[in-house]
Amino acid sequence: MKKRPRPADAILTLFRSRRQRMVRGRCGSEEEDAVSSSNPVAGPIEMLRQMLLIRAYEMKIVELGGKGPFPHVCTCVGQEAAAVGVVAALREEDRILTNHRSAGHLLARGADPGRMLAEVMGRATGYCKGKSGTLHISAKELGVLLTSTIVGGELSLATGVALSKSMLKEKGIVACFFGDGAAAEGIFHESVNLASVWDLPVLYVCENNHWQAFVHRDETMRGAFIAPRAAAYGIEGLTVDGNDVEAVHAAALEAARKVRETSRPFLLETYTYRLRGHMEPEPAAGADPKELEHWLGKDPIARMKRTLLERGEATPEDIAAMEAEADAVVDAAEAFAAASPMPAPEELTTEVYA
Ligand SMILES: Cc1ncc(C[n+]2csc(CCOP(=O)(O)OP(=O)(O)O)c2C)c(N)n1
Repeated sequence: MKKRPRPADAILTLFRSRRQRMVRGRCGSEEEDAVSSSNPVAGPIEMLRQMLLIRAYEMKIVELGGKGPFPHVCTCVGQEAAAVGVVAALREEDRILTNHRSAGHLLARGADPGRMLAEVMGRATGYCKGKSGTLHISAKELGVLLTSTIVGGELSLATGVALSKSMLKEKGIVACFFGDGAAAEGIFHESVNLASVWDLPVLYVCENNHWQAFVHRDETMRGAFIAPRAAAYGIEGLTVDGNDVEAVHAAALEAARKVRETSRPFLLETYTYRLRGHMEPEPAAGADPKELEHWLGKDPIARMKRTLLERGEATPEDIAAMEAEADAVVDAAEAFAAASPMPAPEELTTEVYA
């Protein structure tokens, strides 16, 4: 009998516990330990590890997308710091709603890359039993309620989830990830306005990546930033360097604290750049080569590696080992997904709502 590949989460667990010791040993501050009680992944080394995993996963998608086992997928290459920094500031009781560039949010929340790839390949072992396909993965067990491909769809639903939390007096806040394109839609204004009027605990996170599908933000917006729009709704807003994972994390911790304490929404903008094209298979076609080069120089992963080396918190060998482990996790994920069965035909209409 053929040996079944090991589920990626088994390898991931091993990977995590090893990295965990590294986090504690070298850079565990009191604040990190406080966060660790609800989210054990907030140290700088661990944040780099997560970004490496996300990059390895997305590059696997790029590779597989080119070979054609599934239709288009949107990657978050270049935006890893935004995902990791914010998700590390969340607690177990918090909920996440996101958009079509969701792999980083899911992986940062602890999703198993094997089940994610299985979902992308339409397999029964995927997070949604293969029914969500490439663009709609949600994982209720991780509190990731929605990946929306209706641009801005997550904004109104996040506001609704926060309303429900507030009415039921449940603990926790709602984090809602969306792009600058969504912030140009009417639903952004309606959602933020209502959340402000009704005092709802939503952390709106705009990943301003300069692109709206195939259109550059300069062609659709006056002004480069989204956060100043918060003032129009009487809430706080802040723009942070979205390629500096520690800056994002610090800003998100503070923003989430305010949302928890006041039950008021907050608009956090991570200023970043989409380093690949809108959808795979497609490189960053259409991007101004100079602009792309400028942002490649600000790659959040290369930057965090430099920071850790400069501060003496990691050696080149540590980093090389982390990269090799991320690749191994993703290779195991691919093997698990590829060996997984397709859903049974009688599953077609179960758990589907129209
Ligand atoms: C309501 C709606 N309008 C248009 C589209 C087509 N579309 C898909 S992604 C996208 C761009 C979204 O840009 P942004 O919100 O900035 O997110 P990004 O892709 O940059 O992460 C568009 C227009 C859609 N899916 N839904």
